[in-house]
Amino acid sequence: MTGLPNARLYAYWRSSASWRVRIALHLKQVPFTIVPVHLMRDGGEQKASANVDRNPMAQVPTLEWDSPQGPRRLTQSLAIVQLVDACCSGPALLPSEPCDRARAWEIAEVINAGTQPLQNLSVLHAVRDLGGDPAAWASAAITKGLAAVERLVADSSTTFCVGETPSVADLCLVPQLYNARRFSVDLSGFERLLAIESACVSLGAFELAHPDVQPDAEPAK
Ligand SMILES: N[C@@H](CCC(=O)N[C@@H](CS)C(=O)NCC(=O)O)C(=O)O
Repeated sequence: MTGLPNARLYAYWRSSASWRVRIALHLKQVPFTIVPVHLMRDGGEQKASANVDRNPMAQVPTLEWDSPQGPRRLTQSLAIVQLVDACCSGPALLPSEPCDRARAWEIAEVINAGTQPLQNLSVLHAVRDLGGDPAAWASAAITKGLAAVERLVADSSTTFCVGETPSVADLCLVPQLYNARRFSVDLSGFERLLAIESACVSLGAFELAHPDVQPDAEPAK
């Protein structure tokens, strides 16, 4: 398979998982259309049957594209990133050297599996419903995850998390740092991560993928 014809990304502007996919598509210069799914409106459009038919976890993102056999779709941001990397030309999103490649996945998974799910909207609602403090919960989870990533990159001096070009690790890191700021996480101890973030956001693909420039972006409250 080559390319992703007529790609449609079902996404929410401030969803970090959607953001990872947007960065990947922009780095590879894949044309795509955003189809907004509002995570708060009407109790959450992600829970409506139209979205659950696309995404059985009732989440975003979902990528859809056309193929000779008809429309195809894929959920889970890191699976989508892997597909984009494999079937679209442009810069590799995964290092070619096996240890570097595994390291990029390691960092991505600390965020994808060990951090973001704990501060996802539905989990924060559950914490609130159980009488907890969602903001404190999210802040603690993000602090733990970012501290782990900071340790994983502390001994290297590469421009990006792994090497001199952005990888899946950076695609996860930048949105997670944005979420950290939303939850007032103290980032003063994360110098390496902030330097890597600066390198990322100087790239056009990261600028184009930023939540504030998405078609469904909402003005700051
Ligand atoms: N592992 C999933 C995570 C997807 C996810 O957590 N999406 C969030 C937005 S970042 C969502 O749809 N949340 C809606 C909800 O929790 O109801 C992926 O990487 O695609």
